[in-house]
Amino acid sequence: MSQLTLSPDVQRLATEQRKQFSQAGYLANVPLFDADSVTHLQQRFKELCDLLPDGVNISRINQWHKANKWVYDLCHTPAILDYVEDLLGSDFFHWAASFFCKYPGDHTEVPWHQDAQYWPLSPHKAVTAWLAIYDTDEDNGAMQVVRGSHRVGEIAHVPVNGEQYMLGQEVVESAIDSEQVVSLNLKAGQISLHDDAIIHGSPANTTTNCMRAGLTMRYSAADVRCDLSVWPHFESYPARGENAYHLNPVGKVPTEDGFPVRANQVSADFTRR
Ligand SMILES: O=C(O)CCC(=O)C(=O)O
Repeated sequence: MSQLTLSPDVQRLATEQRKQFSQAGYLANVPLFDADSVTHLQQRFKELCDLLPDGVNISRINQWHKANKWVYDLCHTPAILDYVEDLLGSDFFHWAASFFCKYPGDHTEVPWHQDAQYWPLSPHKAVTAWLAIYDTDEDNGAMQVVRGSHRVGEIAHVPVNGEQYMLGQEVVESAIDSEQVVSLNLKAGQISLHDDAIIHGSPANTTTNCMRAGLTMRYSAADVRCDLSVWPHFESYPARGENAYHLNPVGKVPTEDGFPVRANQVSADFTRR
């Protein structure tokens, strides 16, 4: 992590920010890395893309934190864990890392959804940190949220079909209050934080030359248990506190610059024989 340095603006979340998270379901433009780190972040991202065999789409695989030491360390950056601790409390674990990428003009989009509706985790107490590797805005397909929608409860989802969709379901259209839609325009090196029940998604990258890529890192409170009959690949990684991992299988920490080749791999897949 030596070439990533924290932004001088990093500090624990203020009461006001915690209140905003609880009321709105998200925080945007949260400082993480300084401007000088952005080149390194983008360089490492390109190197990770280059590791992948032909035909493997970086946005359709996950579990990078089980395969790759650099990604694992990034997900465990103390400043990120501090932010998450300010929202989830002192005992929590880390369990996911995946990239959401949109190349200029590739037409992919993320349909409106609630994470909690997709995940066999209970209770619903998860926070996602979304790290911008490139600047994001309305033109290159920044993530959007429906402010306050995490307080509505579980909303019906319907299947969507089509190569352009990065997920297979979306919330019914009537659930989207367009007045509350906010585009999370981030500077590279910043993160956003969102609640697992907020409705969010993202439109296509309509630019001709602006890459859009973010790393999602997900954390859950210590009392969250995964239904392994639905997600047998689920593994937790202790992040903060004494009790942050006893309810779920614990993953092996990667030691190498590995990479996933399909979705939902387990950490043993990446252990050197
Ligand atoms: O990057 C995106 O547009 C969507 C990411 C997402 O759905 C998530 O982080 O939960």
